[in-house]
Amino acid sequence: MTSFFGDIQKIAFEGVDSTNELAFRHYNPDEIIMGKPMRDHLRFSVAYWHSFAWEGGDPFGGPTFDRPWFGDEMALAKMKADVAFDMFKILGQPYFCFHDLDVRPEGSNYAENTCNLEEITEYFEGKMAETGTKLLWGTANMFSNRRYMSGASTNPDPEVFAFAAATVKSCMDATHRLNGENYVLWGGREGYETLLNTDLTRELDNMGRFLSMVVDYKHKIGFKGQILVEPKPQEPSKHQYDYDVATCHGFLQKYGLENEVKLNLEQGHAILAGHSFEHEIALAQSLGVLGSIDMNRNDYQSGWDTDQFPNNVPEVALAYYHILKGGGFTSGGTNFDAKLRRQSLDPVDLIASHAGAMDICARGLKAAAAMLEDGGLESALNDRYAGWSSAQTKDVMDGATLESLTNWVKEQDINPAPKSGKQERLENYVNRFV
Ligand code: XUL
Ligand code: CO
Repeated sequence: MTSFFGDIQKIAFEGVDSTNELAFRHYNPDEIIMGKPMRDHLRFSVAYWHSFAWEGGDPFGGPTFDRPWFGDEMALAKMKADVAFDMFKILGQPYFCFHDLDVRPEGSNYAENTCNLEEITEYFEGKMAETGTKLLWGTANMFSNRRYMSGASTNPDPEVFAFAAATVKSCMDATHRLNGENYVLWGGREGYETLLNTDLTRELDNMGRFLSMVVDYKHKIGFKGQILVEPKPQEPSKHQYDYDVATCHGFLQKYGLENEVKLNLEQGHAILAGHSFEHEIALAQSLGVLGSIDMNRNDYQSGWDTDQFPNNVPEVALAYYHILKGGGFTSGGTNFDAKLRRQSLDPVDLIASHAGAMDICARGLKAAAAMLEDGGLESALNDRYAGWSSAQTKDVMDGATLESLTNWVKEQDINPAPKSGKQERLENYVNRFV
């Protein structure tokens, strides 16, 4: 262990009555929920970038954090890794994830970047073997460097497209070597600032071409992980092509990738798109593209992507309700793509924020499982659509036309009676569990 976290011990489950700030009250990794341990349902992951690479700046002020590993040298990158894996040991979450830029020093060209990434990948291999922490996903940062200011795969300059392709290749190689369970593409600047200078059709076609190359390369190297795209409607671009679940699904279908690529859904991005998180999860489930989640909320007033740790049990419970209802995660998990507020300077803030988030998610998961086991929402849903299950309806609807239904309405003098949607009663029901 390094000295960064002082004498903070591994966080333990102490039960709901514990008043210990650094203890789990709900996250009991071995507790069996709907037939499997909580740990395997939630599959928690820590995002390297927010906790170890982000310096606390905002548009009005520079860094607020003062970490001993800040700087662009290999020795500092390794110190950062040492502290990161210390935190993973303290939290005991099974996974982490990273962008290339979070973990390696920035080189002066592609060859140096790749060489640096390979050195850190080897270092991670040792750390992962020592701690048992696994890689949920790897990804490439193709939005911070100024070469990407007009996009990566959607850049008007084919040289940037090629540089981005080479960068993704190196990040997929690193992810594969570390047995990553997914590979994520968030379209950081895949969008536009103004349509006045944007060839929309060309950019979308290039994005489709790029993603097809990613899928081809995955098969070529035998990477068994799932390729995931992460929707977000805007920020940093004014408009981003991966706007939301519905847009991404349409895009995947257009380029014939709907059976190869799934989605990584982030609560904050759902909010920016004007949706609830459960809307995005339920829609992805229904379209067969739910992959993984980034469980970090936005401030509802600011309208920015504030990447805050989750702290709202009812919201989290409904998210897990839809995840469990669809059978739970396979390769995906619960990644905290969340950062401290820039005034939360202390090392203990990093631990408390993650531990609290894990506890909130465990509470939400337990509530979701209890609702599913009780079956109240399911039976209300079955009642509401019961008409579609009757033998008579099936006969009438089989091969129905406007004329056949008109005849049926006339012959049977069909005169439907409106029925209550019971929304308040269902909301009251949910409140019994959360
Ligand atoms: C940005 C965001 C990213 C992706 C990975 O809003 O969510 O951190 O999760 O690139
Ligand atoms: Co994210």
